[in-house]
Amino acid sequence: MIWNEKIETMPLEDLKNLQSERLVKLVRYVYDRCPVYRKKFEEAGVSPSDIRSIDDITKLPFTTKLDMRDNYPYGLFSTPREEVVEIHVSSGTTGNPTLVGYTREDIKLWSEVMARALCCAGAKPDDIIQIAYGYGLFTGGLGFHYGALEMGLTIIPTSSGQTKRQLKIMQDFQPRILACTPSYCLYMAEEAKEMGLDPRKGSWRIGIFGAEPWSEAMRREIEETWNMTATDIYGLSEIIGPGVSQECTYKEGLHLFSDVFYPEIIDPETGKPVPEGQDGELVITTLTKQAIPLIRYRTRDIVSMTTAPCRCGRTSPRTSKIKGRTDDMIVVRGINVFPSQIEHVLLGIEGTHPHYQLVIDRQAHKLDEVEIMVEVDEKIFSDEIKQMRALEQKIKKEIEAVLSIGVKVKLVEPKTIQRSEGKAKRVVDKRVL
Ligand code: DLL
Repeated sequence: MIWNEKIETMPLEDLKNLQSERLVKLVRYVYDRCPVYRKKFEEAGVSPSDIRSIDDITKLPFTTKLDMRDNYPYGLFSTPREEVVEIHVSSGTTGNPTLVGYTREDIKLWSEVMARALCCAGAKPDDIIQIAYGYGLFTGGLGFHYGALEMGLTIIPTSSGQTKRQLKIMQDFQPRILACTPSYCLYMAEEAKEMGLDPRKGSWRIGIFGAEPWSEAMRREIEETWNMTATDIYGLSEIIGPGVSQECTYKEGLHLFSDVFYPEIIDPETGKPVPEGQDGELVITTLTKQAIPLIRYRTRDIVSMTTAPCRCGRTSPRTSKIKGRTDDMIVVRGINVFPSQIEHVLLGIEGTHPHYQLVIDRQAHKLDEVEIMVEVDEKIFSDEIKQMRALEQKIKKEIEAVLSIGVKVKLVEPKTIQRSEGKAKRVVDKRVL
């Protein structure tokens, strides 16, 4: 069942020794090869000889997205560009995109962690997988591809989009595993129903969903709709792509492959570690990467972490699902709002769907206004106005109770909110701040 049994079930003490050994080597490696790191270390007053074990990691400075953007495109490379065999670009919003590069060894590492992830989700070597994450500069498609190749699965590389064709392929080839964003998976279910197909009768049994936040309630909706087990995968381009952590079939947290990606959870304000089990920002050090190793990279993703043993036998620490981002947290009238809080409320209300969008606006000299557009069942739309108003009020009340701010709710017909074949857009911020 376990793909790299030795590493994945290693006693924590041995794991720590391995991490220490790797960190000492890494620090020397980047200091000698990457002028940007050498300068950062010098500014922080730390030299490679100060780092003797993994416990010394807090002496090292953080790396941020800004470091990557400022040194775009090749400044953070620790290997000559000629040794880089593949390049990807992270989905950024403003300014320079973030470029990431892989040596041949890095691709091997990516293949291994992705194979571990697939195995962790319950894949078996004789399975067929449909990879409906985008192939291209985004890391989703190719990351899954490498892992599935490594594990020996039969790959259907559909990439994202062309939904009707995806569904036809599913019917014809009967894949057991689906990999795509959770929002795209639900979109496919809508299309399937429109084509007269019953999603519950499909061949998919395991879903491996990630690249965007999704709640427990959305998991239940997907599992119910498609009659499958939906597991969560996490990763980010800067660290490797997908394959940083993955839920096992017990679905009690995501196993983080910490022999190669060393995690810390910090208070985003102070940069200090938070006690185990508390929410904080995930910071990762890539212990063995060659092209662009990252030291204490601030992911901006908020999670909690536990080192308690898991029933599956893996000893690597587990994180919670991603609870939000320090930067996509929206501050409205001084209150922190995460889109996931809204999703959670909606999925608990009969007749609504997890297709929603928050529109935030500010008229001159007025308070910020939040309007939440929510898709509801066709049936509700043809109901009397009175019933629609009642539902609107119910949603408004429940959301206001969770967020502690007043919001407007607008019910819209199914399929009004634009669908995404990749990451869903949950927030439209029209404020000029
Ligand atoms: O989204 C890599 C990936 C591809 C992960 C396919 C999983 C599956 P980026 O485009 O660089 O890389 O975006 C990384 O997406 O910092 C999180 O904020 C978010 N994210 C990724 N996975 C999850 C998840 C890929 N399972 C950013 N839950 C990360 C919540 C996620 N958010």
